[in-house]
Amino acid sequence: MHAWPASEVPALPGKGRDLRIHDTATDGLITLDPGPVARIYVCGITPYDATHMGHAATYNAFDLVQRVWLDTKRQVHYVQNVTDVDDPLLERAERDAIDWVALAEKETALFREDMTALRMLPPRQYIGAVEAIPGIVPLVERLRDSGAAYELEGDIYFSVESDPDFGKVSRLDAATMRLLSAERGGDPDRPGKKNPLDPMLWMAAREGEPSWDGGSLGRGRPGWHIECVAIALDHLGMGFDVQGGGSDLAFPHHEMGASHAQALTGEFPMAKAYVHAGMVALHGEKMSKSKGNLVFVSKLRRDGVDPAAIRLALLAHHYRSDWEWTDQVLQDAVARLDRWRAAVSRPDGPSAEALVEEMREALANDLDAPTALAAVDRWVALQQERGGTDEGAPGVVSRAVDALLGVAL
Ligand code: 5CA
Ligand code: ZN
Repeated sequence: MHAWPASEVPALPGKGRDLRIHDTATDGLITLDPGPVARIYVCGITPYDATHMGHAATYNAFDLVQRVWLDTKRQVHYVQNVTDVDDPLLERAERDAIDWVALAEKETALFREDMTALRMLPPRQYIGAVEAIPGIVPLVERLRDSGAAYELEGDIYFSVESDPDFGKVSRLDAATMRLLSAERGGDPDRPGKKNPLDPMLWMAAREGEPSWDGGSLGRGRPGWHIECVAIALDHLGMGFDVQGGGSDLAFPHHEMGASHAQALTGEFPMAKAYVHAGMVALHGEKMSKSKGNLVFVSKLRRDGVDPAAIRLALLAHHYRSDWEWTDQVLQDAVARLDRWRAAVSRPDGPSAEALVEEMREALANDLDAPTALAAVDRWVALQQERGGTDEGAPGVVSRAVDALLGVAL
């Protein structure tokens, strides 16, 4: 499917630093050394409701990854999926008595608009689960034929025990894995499974639900994890640089994805770094479509909030921390945007060379956006207090904020 338009990324003088980022699989910071083309896969939305601040915060984190890489003069190959068929989507369509295809199309279109407004760089390939089915079926067949998967009443399950590296992405104990599996789309209590954690690769057609030709698998629809593996391997290949998503994807989604890929290729890990963003909460609880405690990007836009202020509100929090969305967070961002815009509109200011380096340093250090914002704040305050004579500086600041933070002043 089509993605959304790319906003221009201004080139900055000099060159950025290599990205050091937290990898969940090793629970440490690693310095990535991508080739001339850095490769990143970011898990996309399940389009049954509008983009909320939690989604936006997660996509903001991975947008920063790309901006750091672009600043090192690399190209970026970015792939994202849309889980346009899955239980929650079908359940919502049923609840609201609407066609599931129409629901997915509507919410995906709104997501594109939100991403465009927030100046998130678009993926080179934006692939729906449904359009990926022809690539998924042969992978499931291969897993079954090699003994890494088995059939249960027509459904095909992946056997986690076939992967010697199972557990290495999320590093959780068995009880936690079981709990999270039940919470996040798994079915640990289904009788007949070899291991309660085994995830479904292919679900045989159910009465009243959509299904597709699965060749030797029979009619059905794909499981969630194999969807992302098929799309990632098809477009990026094994050993790409970053797989990203919110922290709720570490288990089971990214763990199972790494396992599927291990069973298919004999290699681990599928991604050099597993990068996870913290959860955004509202009123003390994780913002989630299923709970309905949501602040939507599109609603704020309709209310006249500048998308650049929304973006600054996201950037004010470190991507790995869990944080709470409040009106104050937005008000602070609006005030900061006003201050910054006034500053870059003045004819001159203090030199901005050191500021650009501070921003680069902060972002290359595990995407420390709050420190980058504080550096800009300091330049703005200095300009106001003492002025400056560098006529090029406001332009440099404006371009650096745009290129590195995705905020157009
Ligand atoms: N389609 C799958 C991924 S393949 C999925 O998880 N879709 S989603 O719509 O539920 O979430 C999209 C992304 O937003 C995921 O990376 C998820 O971890 C992230 N996300 C969801 N809720 C929050 C939240 N409250 N805070 C931060 N990120 C969130
Ligand atoms: Zn995914």
